[in-house]
Amino acid sequence: MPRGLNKVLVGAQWGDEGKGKITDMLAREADVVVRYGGGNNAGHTVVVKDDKFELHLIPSGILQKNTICMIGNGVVVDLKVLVEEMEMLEDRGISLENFYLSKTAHLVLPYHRILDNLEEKRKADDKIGTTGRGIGPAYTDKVARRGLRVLDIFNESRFTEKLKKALEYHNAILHGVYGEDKISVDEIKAEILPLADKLAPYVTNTPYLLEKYRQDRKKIFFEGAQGSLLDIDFGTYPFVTSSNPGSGGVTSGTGFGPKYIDSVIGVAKAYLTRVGEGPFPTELHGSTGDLLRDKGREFGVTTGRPRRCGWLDLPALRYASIVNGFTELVLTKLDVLSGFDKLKVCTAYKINGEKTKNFPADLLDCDNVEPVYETLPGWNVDISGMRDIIELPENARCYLDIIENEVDLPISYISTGPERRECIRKP
Ligand code: 2SA
Ligand code: GDP
Ligand code: MG
Repeated sequence: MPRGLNKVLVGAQWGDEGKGKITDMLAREADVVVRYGGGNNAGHTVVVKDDKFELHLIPSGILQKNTICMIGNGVVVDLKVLVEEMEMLEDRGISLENFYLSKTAHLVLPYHRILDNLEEKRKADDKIGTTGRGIGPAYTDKVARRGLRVLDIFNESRFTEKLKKALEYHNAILHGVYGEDKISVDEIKAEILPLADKLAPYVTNTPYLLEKYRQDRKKIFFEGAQGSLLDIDFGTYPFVTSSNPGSGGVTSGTGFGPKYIDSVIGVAKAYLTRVGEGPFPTELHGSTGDLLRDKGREFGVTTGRPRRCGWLDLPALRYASIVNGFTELVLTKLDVLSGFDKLKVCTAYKINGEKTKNFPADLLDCDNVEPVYETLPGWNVDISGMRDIIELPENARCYLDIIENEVDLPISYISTGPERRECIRKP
């Protein structure tokens, strides 16, 4: 089979790397774009000319005419949010003709959201800093085998039966542990079942559809949400999300065999951000961090929370490359670094006095993690919107070199602004 037909795009850090823009850019070449994990805890911003779209569930490929978009079984779906998003797109003239939703994707139901927030409150200082969208409790129900799935909404008696069982369990917690009012089967039914008619035309058995597209030699693009360091297995556990945003999530989240994946693209920001709690060795607490946040407009799309900012962490990026099998890197927001006199990049850690280039299996288990920095000269030219590598100042090119060398990966694109065309293709 020729190389390059089927690609996976994964956030290489703690999310918000600019995956939405890169997907939108690369999905132009794709025939099919598939979401494989996460839920509406993701937030992708795509700017098309003067229009700004914020998408949480539907793949951003939907903005490309003729691109087929699919939500795979690995995604947890809040149907109300999905229908709102569908209506927003239709109102703005975007067709949903090519949109498909997996029959077996699990539902995020109202009690998941409530439980997510109660659990965070209970944990107080130990909270994860979740997006409060019910993602963790929905995946918990899936693994505990009491989840409801998309196909259940088309069979009222089965929906009712499963919901009764799930609520028996959750009401015991809601009422017994938290002293909250119990939730009735009828109120959930009244909220969810009326959505069935709107959704019916889009729901299908997605693995077969994907297989058909694969056999038709369509180019399939798997769009990651969140980021590799938030992966339940490879991230900074327990400060992670409850899914596998990494490339491993593609096969279980869509039913697409690993042997058909040709490339895995890691998207990394030229510096580093994180929302929510959890370890962040290169975090900047003073004015430099504030400057990065202001210049990079680092506020969450989903919750509006200010993002924590820090210098680029190359051991973490190399780790992400290893656990995802990246074949190339896309670097975003290099323009935000223009104007800094000096830039730092972390090339190793000192852990209890010992230098290592490896990301620890558990950062929280290490008492003393100190980033080892290389300081590089910055550039004063504003590189916003640049589209040719020759335009980049020498110091910006040196910044790219150190990344490629330390991570041992080629950078294929450098993004220099939020818009689609603000991008350099690196030869
Ligand atoms: P959850 O809600 O259970 O998935 O939260 C668990 C952790 O995962 C982090 N997380 C995220 N981090 C960055 N971006 C995310 N999505 C939104 C966006 C963020 C926002 O794309 O803009 O608006 O705040 C995302 N989703 C989950 C979360 O912060 C917890 O650390
Ligand atoms: P995602 O979750 O990975 O898709 O990222 P978000 O959309 O949450 O956050 C990335 C933000 O940076 C969005 O507001 C994008 O419009 C913006 N953005 C993406 N690429 C660039 C870039 O190269 N430069 C600048 N200045 N902004 C960018
Ligand atoms: Mg985001």
